[in-house]
Amino acid sequence: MIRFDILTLFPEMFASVLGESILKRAVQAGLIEVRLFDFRDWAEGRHRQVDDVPYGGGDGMVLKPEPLFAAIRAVRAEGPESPVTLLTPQGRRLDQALVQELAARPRLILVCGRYAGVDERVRRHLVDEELSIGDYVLSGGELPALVVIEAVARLLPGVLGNQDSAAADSFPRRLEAPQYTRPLEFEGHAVPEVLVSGHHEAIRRWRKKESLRRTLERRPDLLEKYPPEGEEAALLEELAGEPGRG
Ligand code: 4GX
Repeated sequence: MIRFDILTLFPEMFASVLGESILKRAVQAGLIEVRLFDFRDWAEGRHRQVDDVPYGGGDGMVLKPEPLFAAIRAVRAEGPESPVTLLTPQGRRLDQALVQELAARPRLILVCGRYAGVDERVRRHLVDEELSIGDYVLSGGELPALVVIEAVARLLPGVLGNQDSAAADSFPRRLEAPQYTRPLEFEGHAVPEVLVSGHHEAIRRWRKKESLRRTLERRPDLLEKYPPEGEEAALLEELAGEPGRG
C-alpha cells in the first residue's frame, strides 16, 4: 500500500482519472490511497489569496510561501516520514528507474504548482526533490502528479492482476513487435502470414526481428545502450542486408 498525498489548487482534476479502470480498482482494493489537499484551505485573509505578483516585476503570478508551508507541514505531520516532491520542468526527469524508486516508498507527497511557479523559499526550504515528466510545458503539476500515480501504482503487487510483474517493472530494451487481431483482412490489408501459420518458432523469430527493426528505426539509442548478441546480432545482420531501408 502506498499513500499519495497531493497538494493542489485543483483537486477535482483527479477524480476522473482515479475513478476509472486500473486505478479505480487499485483504490477500491486498498492497494493505493490518494488523499487530495487544496492548499487554498491554508490561505489566510478574506480572499484566501495563494498567489501574488513577482518581486522585481515580470509575467505571471507566483505561489506565495505561507499557504504552501502551512499545508505541507500539516500534511507531512500526518503520516510516515516522506520526502516532499515538487512537479516542475526543472526537476529530475521521470523514467522507469525513478518510478521503481518511488514505488518502494510508503508514501509520496506531491506538490502541484501553477502559474509561473512557486516562491523560491518553498523549493529551498520545504521541497526535498523536484521531478519532471518531460521537456514540455504544462499549466500545472496536476497532470504530472497523475502520471506519477499511474506509473507507480501499476508496479505494486496486485494492481495489474495476472501480469508478469518483471515485465511490468522494467522499461523494455526493445520496442514492441507489431500486433494484430481479427479480422484476418481489413480493407484489403492482410495480417502477416507467419502469424497464422501455427509455426511457433517462426513466429517467435519474426517477432524478434520486427522488434529489432522497429528499435533500429525509432530508438537506435537503445541498441547502443544494450548491444545485440547471438540471435539478435544475426537478425540485425539480416535487416542490414534487406533492400529499401534508408
Ligand atoms: N513536468 N509544469 C508545474 C508550474 C510550476 C513551475 C515551477 C512549480 C515550479 C511539468 C513538467 C510542467 C508547468 C508543472 C509549470 N510549478 N511539471 N508548473 N513538464 O511543465 O512536471
